[in-house]
Amino acid sequence: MEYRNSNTFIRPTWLLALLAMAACGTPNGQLQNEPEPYGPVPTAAQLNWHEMELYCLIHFTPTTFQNKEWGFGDAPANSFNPLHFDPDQIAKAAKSAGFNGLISVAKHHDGFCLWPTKTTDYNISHSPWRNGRGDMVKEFMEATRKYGMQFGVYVSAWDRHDAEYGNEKYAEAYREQLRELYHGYGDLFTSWHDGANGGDGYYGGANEMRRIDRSTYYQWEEKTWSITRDMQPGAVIFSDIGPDTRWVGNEKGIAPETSWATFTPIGPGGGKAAPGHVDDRFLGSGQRDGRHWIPAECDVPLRPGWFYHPEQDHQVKTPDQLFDLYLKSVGRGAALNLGLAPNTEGLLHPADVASLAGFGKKLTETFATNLAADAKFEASNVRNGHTDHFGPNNLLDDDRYSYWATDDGETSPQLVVELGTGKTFDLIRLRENIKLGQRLDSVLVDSWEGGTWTPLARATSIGSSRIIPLEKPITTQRLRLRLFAPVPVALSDFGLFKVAASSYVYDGAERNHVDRADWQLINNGFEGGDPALAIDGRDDTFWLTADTDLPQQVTIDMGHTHTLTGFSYLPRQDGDATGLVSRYTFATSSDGDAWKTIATGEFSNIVANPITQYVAFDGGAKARYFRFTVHATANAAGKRSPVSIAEFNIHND
Ligand code: FUL
Repeated sequence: MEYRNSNTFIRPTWLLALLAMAACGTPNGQLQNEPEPYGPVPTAAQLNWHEMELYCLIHFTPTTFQNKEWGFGDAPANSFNPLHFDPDQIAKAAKSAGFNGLISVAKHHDGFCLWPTKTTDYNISHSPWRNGRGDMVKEFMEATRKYGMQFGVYVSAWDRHDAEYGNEKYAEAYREQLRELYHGYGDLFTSWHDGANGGDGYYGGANEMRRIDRSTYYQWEEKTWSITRDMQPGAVIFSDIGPDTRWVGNEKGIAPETSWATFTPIGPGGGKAAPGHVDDRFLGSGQRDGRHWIPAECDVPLRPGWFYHPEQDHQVKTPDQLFDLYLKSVGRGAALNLGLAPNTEGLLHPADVASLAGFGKKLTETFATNLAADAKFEASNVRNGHTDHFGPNNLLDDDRYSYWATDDGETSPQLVVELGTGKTFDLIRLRENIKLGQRLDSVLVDSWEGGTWTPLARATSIGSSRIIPLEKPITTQRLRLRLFAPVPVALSDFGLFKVAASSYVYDGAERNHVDRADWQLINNGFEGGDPALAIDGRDDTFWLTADTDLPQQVTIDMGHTHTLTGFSYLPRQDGDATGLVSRYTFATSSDGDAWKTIATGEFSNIVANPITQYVAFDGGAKARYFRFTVHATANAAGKRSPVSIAEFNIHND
């Protein structure tokens, strides 16, 4: 299947539109003479997605009940039993924050299907929830629509439960799961495909490592995405590489300042790209000369993890943090996909609800008043001199596709904005009419200060929405925009806003940890590096050991006996994945001789989302010594690897 949003694909539509325009003409008989589209342009499904800007992704599976980030696939179906599940509470909270869509994680890597699929018994009908007669995807869908939002699905291609994972039989079952979801849940706005694929898992009891060829196993283009195109033509397909929306390359919710909607996916070695198999250098920035319209989506959880963990109740992002992410995602032409995590009862925690409402309030108040609403514009050029159709007054209406355009050849016009009385603002918002492509290379904004033009702000990659935050509010009566493009410009919106204050306080408690001043390293199985960097209280430093055979272990005497409730490991925060611990064992001892293993497991999703990994001990443990053993690291292919530790803590609350 071709990327359907390439320029060649869309052009016939535009030809028709141009012909229609030519036939109509304008009231005075002159042709309206729309500018030619520039480069790839969005499809109707992508335009809908751009207009949505904000939506949420809900992770809720047996993994929630295991307090993990990646379920291994071994949780019994009957462990999934949320007694107070209320999709209405979740949808209402999302709506209160201004979100326009919800995506249900209908199946995560643990393989459990939230709908009564015919493809596997590992599904909701084998859980006690609604006496096995429930369909959670349907309930999410109904609540989403009740609040006027659009609905989408995430179906993990990696399935750590299915015995057939890796065979053709599973790949076909996966496609059948998509067909079931595309059939029974109305029109979807997106179908979301994750890049994590292959690794160890339960696999029907085999408990082994299974690797697949990410570029061929699913036959994405040939067999899988064609189903989406046939059954859900209005849905954008999201994955690392598109074909409609691309992963921004991090799970922080942030696009780079320059983030083009155009992109050419290629594989890591230059070959064909696939989800989880992509040269990731341009995921964030896109490419000015990219061959396809594949804008970025910024995904980030509201809490540190995608699934609910009670120990993260005090780490819910605040309205101010969410607003900052909004500016760094939607304000950079991307969409913001915020992860919501219901708890084991099936509800959002009150801290999540309060923060969402606070964010919604701040967003509404900030953008309620366009301080340029009464501005008078003076443009250096208006296409055809036709001010009604192409004049700058189009910048102030609510239509994202009415626009100010310049004549052919007028590719660096200026626009003076007379604000009348002085206006105070700290956000400048610009939008292009993206139906004609992403045309502008850059924009410079100057303010009129003491009789001269003074540089105020600059931006590249304008596209569907570019919000330029100023370091501090400025008051001025007059602005000037200088625009630069390879073709005539087609600017659709101009806005000035003042960020609203927020009054949100959530006083969650931090977890206590044992004082590390008395710790003594009594056996260091690792070589090299400086162990002190793992307990220096600084997130930006880390202990990096030499490349040695795994497993390796470190033994610590804490100096006193403590009652331990858990430990936490903060991975290095510099973006490099070398040495990130993925499999561990934790053992304790009261005398340093007799040892008892009290926790063993994996740190999942640690490369994409390197947050603090907290492990709770069942029932607590009394001990003076502990031993941390690293069995595997995330990016090491073989048995040798360095290990990196930014912070290590033992908790006692
Ligand atoms: C990731 C997954 O591996 C995470 O578990 C989560 O689902 C996130 C949205 O995508 O890559």
